[in-house]
Amino acid sequence: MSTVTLAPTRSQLISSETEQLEEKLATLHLTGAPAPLQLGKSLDGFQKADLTPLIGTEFARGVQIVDLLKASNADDLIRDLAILVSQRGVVFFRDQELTIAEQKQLGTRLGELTGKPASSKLHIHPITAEGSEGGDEIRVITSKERNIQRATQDRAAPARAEKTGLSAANWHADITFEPVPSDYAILKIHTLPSFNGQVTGGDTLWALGYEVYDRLSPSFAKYLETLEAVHESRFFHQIAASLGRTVRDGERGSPGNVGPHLEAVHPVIRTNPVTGWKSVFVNPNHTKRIVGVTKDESDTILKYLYSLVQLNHDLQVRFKWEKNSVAIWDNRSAFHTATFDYGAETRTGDRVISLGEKPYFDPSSKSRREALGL
Ligand SMILES: O=C(O)CCC(=O)C(=O)O
Ligand SMILES: [Fe+2]
Repeated sequence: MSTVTLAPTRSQLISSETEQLEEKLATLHLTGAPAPLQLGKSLDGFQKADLTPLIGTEFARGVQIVDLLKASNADDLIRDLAILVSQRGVVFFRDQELTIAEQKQLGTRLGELTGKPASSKLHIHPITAEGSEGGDEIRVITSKERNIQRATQDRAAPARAEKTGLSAANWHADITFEPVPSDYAILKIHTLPSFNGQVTGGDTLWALGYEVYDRLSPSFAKYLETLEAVHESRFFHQIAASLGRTVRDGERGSPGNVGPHLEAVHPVIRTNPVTGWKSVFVNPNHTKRIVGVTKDESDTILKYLYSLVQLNHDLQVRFKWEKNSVAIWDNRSAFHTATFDYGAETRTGDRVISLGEKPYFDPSSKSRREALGL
């Protein structure tokens, strides 16, 4: 006799803390003011180039973000910058003089000018030390911490560590374990590794989530639009412990992001409120399970969606950092992965992550290709 495998219920897949939090979130207004925005002309006078047809735009050397922030038409410039980032997935600047305070200001303004909920501020990462240098909202991205993190993750999840040594397993969108995850992230790298006396190594890659959606057949896409997935990153408890800290369980930048359970349920297909376009929204680092199907079905669907991100290099861009390069990406519709090809050398930068809306799927929204008539 064959065994009947049933799909667990939603309640069986998530913690009681997550269920309670969801009830509270339903009473808050966390979707912002969704209305697709048109890219204006304020940035037309600045020299820039698209790095690939689909994803990534780089501003010419000499353009300073701080000048945009201080310009008399700053609202127009920063709003158009946000729209550009949301359309292109990621935007780059070279030789930036941006201070930490200005980086935070930019993080705040990108979302404010594009309709994010008023209660969404800058993210405080669960493993950022209290009273850390640069403030709670700065996450120092450093190869030193990463080495500890990797060892801890391997100990915490030996099964996963055994499963793959492939670099492509590290593709992700940031902090999707939060009920109110990120709209924009800004990373400035100031210390880079070198090899044979030259600065090289530690490139970062991004992939366009809208295009991942556009690679699905219409019927499979329609099916995925009905699904939710559980995202969970309790491995941060072990990492915090190995760094001599505990997880930050107060408000992490939004009344929706509280508690130690580090778990959220999000739609598998998400509408980006700024472009109005649909994107695939699951990732190997944080997504544990699709709701309403068996584990085997969930594993199979997730693996396929990840392969579309990882194996389609025509929807990716690879960026070579220099000292004080800045990348700004939209975490709702782009994935990214760092490259660890530099051994024991130090690579360090500062990252600001701002929080956007609670993810939603709008059935009347369009795919990117559909919206652009492609
Ligand atoms: O170090 C990098 O290039 C990216 C690290 C990362 O995933 C992030 O900053 O969100
Ligand atoms: Fe990241």
